[in-house]
Amino acid sequence: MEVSKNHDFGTRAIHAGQRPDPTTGAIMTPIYQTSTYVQQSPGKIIGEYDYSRAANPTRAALEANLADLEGGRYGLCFASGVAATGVVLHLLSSGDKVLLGDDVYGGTNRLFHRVFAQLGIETVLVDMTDLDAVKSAMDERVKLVWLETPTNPTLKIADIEAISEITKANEVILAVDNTFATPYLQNPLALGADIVCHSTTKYIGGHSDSIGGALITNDPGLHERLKFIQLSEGAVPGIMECFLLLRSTKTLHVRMQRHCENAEKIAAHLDAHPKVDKVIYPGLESHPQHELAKKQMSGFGGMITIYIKGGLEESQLMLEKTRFFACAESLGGVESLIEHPAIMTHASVPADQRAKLGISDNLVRLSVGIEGVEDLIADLDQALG
Ligand code: P1T
Repeated sequence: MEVSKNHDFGTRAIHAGQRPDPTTGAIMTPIYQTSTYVQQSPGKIIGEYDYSRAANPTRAALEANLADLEGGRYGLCFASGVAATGVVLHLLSSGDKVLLGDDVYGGTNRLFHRVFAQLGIETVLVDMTDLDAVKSAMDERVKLVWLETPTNPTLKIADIEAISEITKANEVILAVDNTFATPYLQNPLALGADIVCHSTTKYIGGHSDSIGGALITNDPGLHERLKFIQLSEGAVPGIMECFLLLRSTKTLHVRMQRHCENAEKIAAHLDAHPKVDKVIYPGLESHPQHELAKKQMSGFGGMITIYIKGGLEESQLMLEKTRFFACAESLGGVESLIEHPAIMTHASVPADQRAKLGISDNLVRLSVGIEGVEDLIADLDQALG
């Protein structure tokens, strides 16, 4: 069944990029577990494919599906979220500058500062909630702005549309890491971004069973450049991973609805909890960019960050005591996770920057799953003691 952009998100999630297998009628896109494709004669390929690093039918179906969900024309899938990020950075040359959101996943921060810095690409950290700061950081060397919204882990919300006006005026590429929001809640391309990045490891995969990444764009020239780097560098996903992700996107809308519902209830509960100092959740009126979140997103997501009363000892104790909230890195799976960014996901961020951002010893990040919300609340209550 062909879908168009007028169809509902759920319909597109299930059908976009997919059709019954022409040889068997199989409703699920087959796992084309092949590295190569037989040619009729040298250079005369039978279908569209010659080698699976370049392209593979299972991956192509996933790329088309993700592109559709983001409202983009082109999708590319990668072996991980950071592999996707690295391909965007390879658009730049030595001497170029990147404006990077000051609060991003620790591994993203490390890639910019410790790997691409060695290639002569300078990274300047900017608080993307401050439009004047973005404007004044622009100069002729800036070639890329990279931001997350909501950010990891302090859940700041950046105004994608307003930032895209600045990047367009300066002829700078705007890339938005949409991992936390997912295409179900937010579509950065429609707001003016040039590239959307995902760690598909998170909500898109949704079951904590695969690592992957994706880039989506509407710009044919940009797509060709990204695809060329992908082909040349080779950080492509395995075919089984692509199949798993195609299976996952079919339920993305349903999962996200429950993630949001559960997180809203838990955020409200923790906000009134005597052992919790502060709750950061874009759905709370106390969130500094709550109005922007309402405008830019269709829901507030499944991530909650809290400051508990006390310090390292108290937060460690909480993370040892939760039962349904498993202490683990990552996020976005059906099962709830809890982690300590300063020790775990953001340990590679320099301590002074962590301090500036408020990634302190009493900061705890929750990835709210889709279990029964009352069981999750009871679990947090017993762990907070
Ligand atoms: O792990 P990988 O698939 O390579 O994705 C990297 C990545 C990119 N962008 C965001 C916003 C992310 O959160 C991540 C990975 N984050 C975690 C592992 C984490 O626990 O925060």
